[in-house]
Amino acid sequence: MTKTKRIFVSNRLPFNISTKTGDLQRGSGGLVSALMGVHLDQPFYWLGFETDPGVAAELKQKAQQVDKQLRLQPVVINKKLYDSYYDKFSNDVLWPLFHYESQHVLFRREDWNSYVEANRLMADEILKVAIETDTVWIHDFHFFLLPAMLKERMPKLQVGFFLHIPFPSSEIFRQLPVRQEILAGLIKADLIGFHEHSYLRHFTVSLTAQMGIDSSFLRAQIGDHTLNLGVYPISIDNEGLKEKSESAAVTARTHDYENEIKSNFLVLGVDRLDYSKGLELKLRGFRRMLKKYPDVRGEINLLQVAVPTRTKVPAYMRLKKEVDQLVGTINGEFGQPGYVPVQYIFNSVVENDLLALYRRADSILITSKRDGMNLVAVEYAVSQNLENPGVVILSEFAGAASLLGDSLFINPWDEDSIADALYSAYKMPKEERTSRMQSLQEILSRYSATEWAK
Ligand code: ADQ
Repeated sequence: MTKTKRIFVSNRLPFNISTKTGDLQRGSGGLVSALMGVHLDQPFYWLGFETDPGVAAELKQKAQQVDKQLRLQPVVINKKLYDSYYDKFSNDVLWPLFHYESQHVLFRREDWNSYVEANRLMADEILKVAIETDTVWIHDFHFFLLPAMLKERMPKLQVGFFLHIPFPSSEIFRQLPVRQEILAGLIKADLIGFHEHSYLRHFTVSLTAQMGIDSSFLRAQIGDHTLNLGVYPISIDNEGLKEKSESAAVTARTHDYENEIKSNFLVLGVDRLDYSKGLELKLRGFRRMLKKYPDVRGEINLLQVAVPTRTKVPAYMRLKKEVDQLVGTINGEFGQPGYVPVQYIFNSVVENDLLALYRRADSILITSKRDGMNLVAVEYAVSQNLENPGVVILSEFAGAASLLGDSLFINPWDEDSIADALYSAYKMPKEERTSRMQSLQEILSRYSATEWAK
């Protein structure tokens, strides 16, 4: 008897080939962090696009070095089609619109056509490996049309879809010229998962407004097709991360940072340099704190790690310039000999260094304007040492806010809200820090990436 297979689908595969060593190297980003934390005890296939046929062949061959259950299936796509489907339609239309940043949306009909074509290409490749008893798990907004394309040709295939970004309010969603086509593609799934209740609610309102389909909160009956809906906040490999953060290598690195980073209260920021993450709001809030609470000058520092992303796109270049300028302004205004308030790294950091920074920092500051979930908040909480834990300061606009109830919440649009939260974190007695962190860790220990995947 043929075994039921699990087939994951995401835009890119979770690995690439290092140009330096030629070895398999893990990709970055929240989706990879979560999915690589899922432990499965049976073979699973993973399909994703690759523009270089040589790399595709190597990826396929080297995959089982990492995980013997993993069957990587790179789908070769031509560069021009990929740029139009991914850089243009996915990143210049869907990403900004779903993050309430309509001013960045650039809709062009030819990019939409590429999006349809890329979805069709992926559907063809899935159907080459799938049989009717298999389960396909589709990830994210790059593949809204795949459920219908798969079900049309293989009706009994089980199709799940998980959205990693917010589903916006129906009033925002209706701005999308292809709003009905997107919904028509999606509703053929057997199950659609969201990080947060409000995203699911927004989706069902759009379903009624755009398609005339009524639904209960968790189900819609569309002819003879049942669409199940659910809220499943994503998590990470908590135990694995905890173990790594307590390892000798990370402990040694943490000691290095304790000696190298002179600060009585170190606030850490770790974000991709994307407009949804609110980096400029973070810096304004930090500046407000230095103005409003003079006693923190010389005491509190911000270390911001910003991962370069889409560096050639004008909106991202403008954001980088604004962030560079704000860092300069704050340091110029409040710096003293021996005290540089903001340290800013425009680069990625390796995992051990990231964990050591989490351990060294007295607080993490997340100021997303919109964020599907935000795994940095989760990783920071999981990696804390309960003997002297830090404080999570979290935007109420991140999906993680629903899960991490013992954080200090801020409205990132309100500079005073950031300033006051930072000051409270600085003043917070150890007992309160410990009890808040204990409760965060307890919630997270009950919710691993594997549970999420199940
Ligand atoms: P992202 O927008 O990528 O993910 P996030 O959830 O914060 O955002 O995950 C970022 C990941 O990248 C984390 O695992 C972090 O460790 C890693 N990372 C960040 N900065 C780094 C650095 N400087 N160096 C190395 N690694 C770094 C999308 C959605 C999120 C959602 C995830 C998962 O936008 O809202 O939480 O998918 O669903």
